[in-house]
Amino acid sequence: MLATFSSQELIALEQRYGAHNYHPLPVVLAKGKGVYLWDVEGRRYFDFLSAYSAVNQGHCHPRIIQALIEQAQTLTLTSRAFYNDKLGLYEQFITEFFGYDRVLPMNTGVEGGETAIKICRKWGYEVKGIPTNQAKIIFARRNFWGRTMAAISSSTDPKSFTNFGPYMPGFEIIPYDDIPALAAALEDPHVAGVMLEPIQGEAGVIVPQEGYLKQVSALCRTKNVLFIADEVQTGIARTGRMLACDYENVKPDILILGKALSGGVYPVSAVLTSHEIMNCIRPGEHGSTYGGNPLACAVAMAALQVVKDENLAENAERMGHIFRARMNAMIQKTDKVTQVRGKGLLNAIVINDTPESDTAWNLCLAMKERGLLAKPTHGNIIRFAPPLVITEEQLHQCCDIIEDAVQSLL
Ligand code: IF1
Repeated sequence: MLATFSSQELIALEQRYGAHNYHPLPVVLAKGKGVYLWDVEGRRYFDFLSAYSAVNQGHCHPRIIQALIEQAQTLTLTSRAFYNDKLGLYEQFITEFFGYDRVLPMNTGVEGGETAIKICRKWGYEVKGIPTNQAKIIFARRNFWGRTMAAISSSTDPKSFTNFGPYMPGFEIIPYDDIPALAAALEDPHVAGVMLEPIQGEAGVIVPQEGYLKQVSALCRTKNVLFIADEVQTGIARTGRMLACDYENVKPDILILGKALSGGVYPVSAVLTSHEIMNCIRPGEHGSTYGGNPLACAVAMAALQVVKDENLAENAERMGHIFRARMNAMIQKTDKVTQVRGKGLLNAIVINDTPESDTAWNLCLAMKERGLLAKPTHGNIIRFAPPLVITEEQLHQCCDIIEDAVQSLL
């Protein structure tokens, strides 16, 4: 019989032996299936975070797990020093799935961002003709695309960048959802690219005005600048379309995917673009040990096929409307929650308290006690992002839990 440890014992082990780079909700999870998670003591929860939108297909989706098991028993990693029998098939699959010419496979979302920036800079010098080492890339305030030195060099969150300097040069930051600010920034002929989240996730599910993405894309085209869309969190059906950019029929020059690209089963990210842009990268100029490994390819093909076969984008859109209607009805009955916002099943509520208050945290504890797991993004904002396989009945159960917790706490 395997030794079993209590939640407290397992938390204590992390306290003693792990880096304290997180402040998790006090729950220790041991099992996941669909929309549900179970803790060490066997209590069941609705997962309303989905590992930050990496588990869109639901925990341990049988088709994705089956693909993992079969490939894991056959061939897991060859490195790119040699070919393997899955990468070409995956490259064709994913480029046709999203309508691009070529893909550069990586592992984590932030590696996808780093890769997109390198490709963009290379294109800037070798195609656009920007003087060497003068390329600029534009980011939006409150962006979040990871924890690497480049990612934090573009961050406006002191918690992300303080005491990690010196920072990567050539990054310029403008307000999000502000076309005049972007137009002004693009007057600089050295700008190679603009990298944006179609909806800002970590910033608190900031949905830009209708038409913003279309105007960004049009401005970039007139100024010969690449529009890089970071769909690591908003992609793969999360917002009610396969890509959030689809709402405005905008096709980014460079598309970054991650998280749910593997359904939460294995780190897989991807950068997709055109022949002309991708061919700026030549042999030996970029890569990674695990990038494009056969296990990642098999898992990602299964994960994407599940999204299509189970109509997860349509379900996300339909459930999202129901969720926001329920939350708006709740907001009518309390002055403690001021707003619900989002698209599809990427939503957030704003608590009527200061960002420094622990109200949102306490509300998450109250929801945990009632069987629903969620976590604040910034201070007084709580993100709600369940797996896209959630049914209407389960969604109403979760809204009941949220309402009861709001009533009990606030
Ligand atoms: C953590 C946040 C979310 C992302 C977007 C790239 C990446 C992320 C839009 C990098 C990653 C993760 C990171 C994770 C928590 C989570 C997160 F709270 F940190 F900000 F989702 F909002 N682009 N987001 O959201 O992908 O390298 O992590 O695979 O750092 O704890 P990654």
